[in-house]
Amino acid sequence: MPPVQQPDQSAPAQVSATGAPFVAADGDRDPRAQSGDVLTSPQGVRIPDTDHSLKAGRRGPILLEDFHLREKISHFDHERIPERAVHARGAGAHGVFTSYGTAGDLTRAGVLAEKDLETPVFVRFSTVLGSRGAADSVRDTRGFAVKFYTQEGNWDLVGNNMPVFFIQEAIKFPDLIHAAKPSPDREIPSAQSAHDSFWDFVSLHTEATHHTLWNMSDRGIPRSYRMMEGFGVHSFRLVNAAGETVLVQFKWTPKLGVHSLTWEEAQIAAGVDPDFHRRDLADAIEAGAFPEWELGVQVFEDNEEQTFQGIDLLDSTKIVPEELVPVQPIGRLVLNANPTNYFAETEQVAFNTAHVVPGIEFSNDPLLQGRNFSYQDTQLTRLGGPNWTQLPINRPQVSVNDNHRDGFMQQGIPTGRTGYHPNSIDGGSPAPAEQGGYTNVPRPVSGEVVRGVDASFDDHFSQPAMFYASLSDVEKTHTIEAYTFELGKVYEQSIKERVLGVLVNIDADLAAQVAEGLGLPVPEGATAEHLAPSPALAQVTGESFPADGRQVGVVAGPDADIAGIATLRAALEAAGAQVKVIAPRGGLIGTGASTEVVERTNVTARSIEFDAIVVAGGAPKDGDIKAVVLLQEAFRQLKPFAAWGDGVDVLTAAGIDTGSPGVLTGADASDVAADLLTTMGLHRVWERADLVTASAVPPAA
Ligand code: HDD
Repeated sequence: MPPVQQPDQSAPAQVSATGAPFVAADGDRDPRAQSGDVLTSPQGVRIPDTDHSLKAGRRGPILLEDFHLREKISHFDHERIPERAVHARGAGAHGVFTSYGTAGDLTRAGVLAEKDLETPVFVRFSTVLGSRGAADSVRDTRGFAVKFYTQEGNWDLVGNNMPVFFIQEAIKFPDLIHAAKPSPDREIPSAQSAHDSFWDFVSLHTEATHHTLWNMSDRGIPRSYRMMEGFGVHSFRLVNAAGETVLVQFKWTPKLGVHSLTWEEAQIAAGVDPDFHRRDLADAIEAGAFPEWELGVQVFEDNEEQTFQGIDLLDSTKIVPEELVPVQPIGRLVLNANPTNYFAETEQVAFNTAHVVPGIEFSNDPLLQGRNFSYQDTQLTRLGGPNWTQLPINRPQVSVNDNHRDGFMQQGIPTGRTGYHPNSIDGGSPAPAEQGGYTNVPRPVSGEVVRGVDASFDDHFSQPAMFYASLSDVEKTHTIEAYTFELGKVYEQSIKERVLGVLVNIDADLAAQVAEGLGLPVPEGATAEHLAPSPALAQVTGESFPADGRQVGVVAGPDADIAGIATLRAALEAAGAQVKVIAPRGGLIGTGASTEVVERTNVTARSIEFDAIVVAGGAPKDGDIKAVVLLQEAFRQLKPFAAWGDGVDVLTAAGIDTGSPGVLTGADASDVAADLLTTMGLHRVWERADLVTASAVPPAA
């Protein structure tokens, strides 16, 4: 007889005294799930064979008593949970927020006030409209949701990459989303706003004009989650230790600058690499190019009017230009770890705008007030009951004793005999906090019961007009092309005409060019009066940014200058960029100790993956059409190019004028490496834009 196997005698999992997630000796976040090296049933019974079911004879029927078969299949049958109604597709990362301490006089919230205090965070980026399996690169708003596990409980800052929202009141959210999501009859289009009902809604509901314009600008197609700004959108109230209050608006500024895809890249990526953004985020973190943002606040007096120079601070369709109220830096966010398990962390993380800590309160923004109801409510269905706050990713990293009891999937085992307050049986525990508790600063509330908002909410056009006027010329061209594309997909003529009637308020030239592209009459009207342009709103400014995590594709062949590639790699990687060799076939190129691994072939490489293209000396001149397509696409997408030696001839053979701006050539790799980094810092070679932008819109007559 074989010996009886002994059970695993390793120490049982410990509950952290602070309530922090369980951490096993081997680093598992929660040793109660998937621990140990031996396959077991959910009951911990060791399973020696998971490939065959229990049968009455080798050719006989399956027996009902096969509990392993039933448990395995039944659990699989229940693996899916409802996806988020909006923001279903996302990618997350762990990180650390470090406070500069500069907000110490604004708020008593330690997470923002205490200098050098480090707070763990989990961030989830997302698209809004697409379902879980949709493409990353579609034109859409991006979610930027941050859960701070502070020493005073969890704080969720649930923002977007745009500072304004489509609607002023939460009560309209179902209408907005029903209009923007795919049509109810055919469920087309997936993950896009280029359809009748979206444009029907936003043209009938003109407060959506500002946010829609941000979506049509390059902000709607970010290059990377790492290269997006983030905004809390609403005004929040901060309260300091003396009980004094201010209103603030939060902004995340990326270290790598704000950059976008071209529309062509976005479309190619949706087919070639639907996971474009989540891959970029995970790869960058894995490579040690940790994404980084600075958190800042615009600070406003918390006066009775709650306006700044006529801009209503309770209207989420409005911004206050940074030139009028500068963003004051208060802390730094670094994302330094990928999730271990997508479902347990990125899918099960649940944000709620109502999760705030002492020192952070709400304004009366009717959009925020309504959100404070919606998020808790939605998690009840999505995560199956009220105990979703106990899931490891949602659990605060401080003690929790909330007197809540029972409910689906209760994870805790409450001790004691009471679940009520006050009690004498358990010695009065838990007792109300005597210090450091969440108290609201007293503030007067008065008014008549009405359904309505102030007249200032009626101004729907002055701010979009300011935004458009602030864009660089190349961004304006892209915006015109975006409207022309989206409206070109709309069937109803009357909707297109109505949108043109809206556009003329943003900018008469924008309306005229889009009308021209659609073959419709130019609408009458004039650009709305607006504040002076805000340079901070433009993306293409000539400012240069670090190359962290930027991808450089090196086209090479079997006879390539391997030493040159090594020189280039060393220079680029020292600056944080990543180099991938592209060759006709996979494997290694070079000989002996001097070789390079081919990471992409002409079959697997596509222009969208790379921020810059280099052709190495000794490159193949076989004119492989796929390599030619790669080079031509990348050139059209305004990417920096470099080539050395006879690599220059490969560019010429592909029809690329090596005298064009942003095409660097030299005798060897060291001639081009430094200049390539400088050119990459500008994101694209904008001087080339006029040469290669295939405008969807013929110039207005
Ligand atoms: Fe929302 C998810 C951002 C208005 C109702 N929202 C959600 C997420 C983000 C935002 C980033 C995804 C969070 C995650 O990654 O899990 N939402 C915003 C912003 C808004 C906004 C910046 C306006 C300033 N949202 C808004 C309104 C309502 C909602 C007005 C409802 C009245 N949002 C939801 C929701 C979601 C959500 C249905 C879906 C899944 C979830 O909450 O957890 O409750």
